[in-house]
Amino acid sequence: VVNIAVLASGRGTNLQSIINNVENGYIHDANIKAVISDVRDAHALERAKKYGISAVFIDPSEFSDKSEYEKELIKKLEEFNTDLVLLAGFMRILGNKFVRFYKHRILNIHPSLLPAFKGLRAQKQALDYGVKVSGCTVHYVTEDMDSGPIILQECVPVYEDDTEETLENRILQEEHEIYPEAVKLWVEGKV
Ligand code: 3YE
Repeated sequence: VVNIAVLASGRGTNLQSIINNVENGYIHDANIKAVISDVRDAHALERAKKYGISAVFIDPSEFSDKSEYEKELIKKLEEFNTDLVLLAGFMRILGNKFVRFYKHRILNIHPSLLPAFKGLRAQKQALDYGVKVSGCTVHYVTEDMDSGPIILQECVPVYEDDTEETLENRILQEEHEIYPEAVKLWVEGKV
């Protein structure tokens, strides 16, 4: 059985899609052991509690630097015997030590067709650039942000009258499909 921990900073809609797909058996032989957030009032923590999943807030302001924060993060993750770490709207760049500790065991989802539009507000970047197709990418987390090996991608059209929000929502629908699919593949040892 694979023990999953999810790191989230926000609403947790991708967390919800993972939860749903564990509950309905699409992802089997896996448990979501914990949701850990760097944001005290992240809605992702509320979602976790609703399903009896441990919800943990680790306050970055209590640590002197990134490395100390990540030591605590690893300590917590190890308490839950974490095998697989999923970033789901987690808004921090993970340092080398963390990435090495969970080598090949951290996945992230990003709202663009990587390697295009890395970093923040990828949907706005896509609109500003004028691309006619965008999408989302599930990838392994490596030291360089949004640059690790790609596991799955899905594309969506970009329309003339799209706003950041309409494009974000169209991409999000696909995120909710491919993230559980990628997790299933990983859990089954097929990535
Ligand atoms: N970390 C590594 N590799 C990756 N994190 C994410 C993907 C990914 C990753 O592929 N190593 C905001 C952008 C973060 C930012 O720059 N945050 C700063 C400051 C945080 C703060 O003080 O609030 C930071 O140093 O983390 C997930 C997406 C991360 C986007």
